[in-house]
Amino acid sequence: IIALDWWKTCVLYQIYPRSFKDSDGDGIGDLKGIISELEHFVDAGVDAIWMSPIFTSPMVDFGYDISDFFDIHYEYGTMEDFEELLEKAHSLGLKVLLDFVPNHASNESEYYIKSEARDPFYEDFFVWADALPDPNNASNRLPPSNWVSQFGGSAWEWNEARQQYYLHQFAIQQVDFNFRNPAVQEKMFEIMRFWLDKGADGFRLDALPYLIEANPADHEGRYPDDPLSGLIQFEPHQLGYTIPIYTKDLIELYDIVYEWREFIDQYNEEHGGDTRVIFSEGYANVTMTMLYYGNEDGAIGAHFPFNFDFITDLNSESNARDFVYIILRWLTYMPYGGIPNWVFGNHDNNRMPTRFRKDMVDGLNAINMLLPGVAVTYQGEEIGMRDGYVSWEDTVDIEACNRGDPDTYHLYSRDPARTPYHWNNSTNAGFSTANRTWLPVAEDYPELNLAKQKEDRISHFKNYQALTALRKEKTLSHGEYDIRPLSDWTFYLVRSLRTYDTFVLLFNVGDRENTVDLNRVPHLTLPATIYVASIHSTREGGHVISNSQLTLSAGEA
Ligand code: TEU
Repeated sequence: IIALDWWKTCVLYQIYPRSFKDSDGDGIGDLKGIISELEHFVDAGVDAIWMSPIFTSPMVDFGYDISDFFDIHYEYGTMEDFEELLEKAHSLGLKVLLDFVPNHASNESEYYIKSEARDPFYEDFFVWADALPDPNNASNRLPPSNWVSQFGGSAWEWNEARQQYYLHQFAIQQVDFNFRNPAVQEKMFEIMRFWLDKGADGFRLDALPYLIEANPADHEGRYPDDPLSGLIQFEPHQLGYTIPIYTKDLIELYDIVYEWREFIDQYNEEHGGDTRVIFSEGYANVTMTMLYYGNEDGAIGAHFPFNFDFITDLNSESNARDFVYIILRWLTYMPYGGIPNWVFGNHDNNRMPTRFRKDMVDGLNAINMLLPGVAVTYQGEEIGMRDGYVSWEDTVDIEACNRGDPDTYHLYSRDPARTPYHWNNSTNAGFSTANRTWLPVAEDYPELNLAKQKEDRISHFKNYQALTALRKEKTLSHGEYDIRPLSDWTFYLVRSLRTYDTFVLLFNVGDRENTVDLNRVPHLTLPATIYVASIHSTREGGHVISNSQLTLSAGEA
């Protein structure tokens, strides 16, 4: 059995650089901080890291508003720091992926400033459009369409200098590139090549569903209004109740992704070495999501699109049948030969133990690691970090600030999933020596931190290590899978490969104890040895099960 290419079976860890490790005491994480903790990934059994954006940015959306795509943000460090990070990571056998944000640029970027000034090369770099006349008031102007921003309000912003509106599907300061202009795609290649030449192993591609919008040429010369949502009572022209059919998931966007794949394949061919990859980000229905892998005409896209189904379709109420159904849905819709991946959290969503239950952490990390394909971990999941509390006064996420007020901000805020990493029980959880960190450190750190979990005999981290180590088994990298409910609240996942060892995951996702009949689990012969069990389990590694009736406590795996 030959080993698969690295990216097909890797454990991929998302670093949120602002909250990982602060080396200079300004309360903000940085590259030197990451460099000082690279051993953590080796220790945890992680193979590859991807970092949320580290490029020059006014930080309106914490790096997703890039003003210089070719430089490192000063709070995070310098280009030399980045080069050192790459070199040290590579010497430890770690791959390093960057976050690539092709949908928009900061309004402080050179491109935008030149576009605003109608510099001929940059004039059409962004989506500019004339105002519509207001039929009821000749001295008033209206935006080109009723499109709304993901962060609230109109997606069109008036620009005095150009006397036109520009499109921004996120913050006003995040100006949407015009991908109908081939020069924009050329610029994207230039940016990618720059970072690949430095030695980056690939990219996470941000916000792809928004890359391209309806073309006025197809709609009598104007931007068509999105239909109003029939689900909500609305006032005519009221913003926020539209269905984004002209701004999201447009079929033309996939061709852009397929071109990126061609570009990266060609780069790989020309430069040799380990495969550089692209992983795409986008929330869409399963059919549209699968098109990022490629299409049936033979076009190839991302190495994989991130699978957000555990985030969008499952929660603490989900039963075993929901889990099995959602897992099989991805595997069923995925094109032949595709590599699956499993994501439990990221910097945009509540943390895994908060969306599910605290008692499910080990079981969820276990499914992540035992399913075929790539296991993705968001910073902190290896120790079971939960959402931090962030008061309205401390709230900095633009989405919460724009859409929320003191009573509602928590419904929108992404800050709770972004609070600093818990290294140990010292000040600021060992994240920073600052008096004030950019987001408050969550209050549970004295009890929930990496140092403690390394010392405890049984811990989330030790389970995580055992699971990542287990992935070296041929059964897990190459084996078949069989997954089925045993009852409303329990299910099994069997991984088997001919004469190699068989691995069975049993998971009680319910909030009370449930008994399973092991005779119903194919390939399982008793006695069987427990490899790893949830930290609150009455059984632990090495324990032998010989009785076919097995009672699992709430959340136990
Ligand atoms: O998110 C893209 C995205 O699909 C958003 O709808 C996201 O789910 C939403 O903001 C969550 O509330 C990416 C990044 O992950 C996010 O942090 C950025 O704010 C966004 O792109 C714009 O770059």
